[in-house]
Amino acid sequence: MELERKSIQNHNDRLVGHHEKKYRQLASDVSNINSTLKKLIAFQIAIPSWALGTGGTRFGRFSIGGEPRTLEEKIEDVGLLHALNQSSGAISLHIPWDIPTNVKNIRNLAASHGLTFDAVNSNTFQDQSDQKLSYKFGSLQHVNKSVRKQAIRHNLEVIRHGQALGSTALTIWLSDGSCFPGQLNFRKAFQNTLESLEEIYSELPRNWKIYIEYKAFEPNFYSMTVGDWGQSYLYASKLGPKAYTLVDLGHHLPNANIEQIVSLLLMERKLGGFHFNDSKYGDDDLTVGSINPYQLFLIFNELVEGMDANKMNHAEALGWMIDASHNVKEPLEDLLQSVEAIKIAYAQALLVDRRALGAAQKSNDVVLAQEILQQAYRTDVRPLVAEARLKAGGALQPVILYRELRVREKLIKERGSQTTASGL
Ligand code: PSV
Ligand code: MN
Repeated sequence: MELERKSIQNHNDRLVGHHEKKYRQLASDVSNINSTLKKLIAFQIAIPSWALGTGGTRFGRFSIGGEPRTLEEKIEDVGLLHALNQSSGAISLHIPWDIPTNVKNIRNLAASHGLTFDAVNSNTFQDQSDQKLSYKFGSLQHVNKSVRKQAIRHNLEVIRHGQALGSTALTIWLSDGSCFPGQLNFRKAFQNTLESLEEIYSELPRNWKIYIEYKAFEPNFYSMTVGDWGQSYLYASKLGPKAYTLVDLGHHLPNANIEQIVSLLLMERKLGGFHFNDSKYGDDDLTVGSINPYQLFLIFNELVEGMDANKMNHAEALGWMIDASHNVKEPLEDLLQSVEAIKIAYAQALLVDRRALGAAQKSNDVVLAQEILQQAYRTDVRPLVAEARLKAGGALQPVILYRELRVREKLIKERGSQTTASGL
């Protein structure tokens, strides 16, 4: 299903008077309003193909109906989001769930929705039905070389699919690790993994990057072979300049100082990409900004500071993606909320008075430093984010319009109430 431009226009016409009043008031307080708006418009967040259906836990899954059944339908769903918010201009595919049958048609379909292909993701955390050897005891780390070879071949195949679609990055998340002490020789597991990654790295196309994603626990509960940013950084450094660490917000142990991790990785020019979500306990995969929006702001504060220090283009230098799951919310509404939360945190970080903060830090004025950060954090930047969306051709209130247009009802009518999207 496609949204008619007219419906966005009508919606905006209805709300624009009220919006302008609020925006004008905020804009008068922002010194670099035009460049801030430009940055906000340029900032796009990729949507993972596996987050468009209802998520589940190992206890159950409650389907919402109208879920995308094919890659084409997944692209259409991301197209819907992008039409509404003009900020979700890319889709990230997971192979083998999303192998295109007709590459040309898929490329054309994505382009017709204004979408590009973000990083492609390999999957060696599950066994596929046509697979010879099992990943039960790991993939790139496996004690058996034939299993490692199979996992390497899979990653090379993922690169080929990505190349055909115009992707320029491969994300590797490994579930490899161990569940019990003694199960694994840590050093050998690391070395096997490194060797396997080296083979993949050597086949990486010239303009490609490889992102090494880490995760503290699950599905292995004693050790993970890429368990934290230190291990990921070690692999990325040993591999070479095209290898980077990918930070998934949910993949840390409780209370980890993620903003500090981000700052140091940027300093070393080894931060490659981001998976946004929120959590209270572990890898909860909740809506971005729903639990701890201040942490999200602090992370963006370091991102902006670090990217500016490196003269990096905020929108293009790193891979930005949501990686969440929707067990109780309508998936597309949840994604709209996540994108909005990301843009709000980014806008707030852009408002931080960096010169004043630098001076406060230099004079150890702890109180003033906190005031400066919280001045930005406590600014209601929603009219600013809405103005950027309006200028880009999106809807002033994406979730409201999505509901008014009864999109889910229409999707259920079109696709049926019993559909299940491939993925987790
Ligand atoms: C693992 O928890 C993860 O965050 C990785 O990014 C995977 O690729 C993704 O979820 C989907 O399985
Ligand atoms: Mn992730």
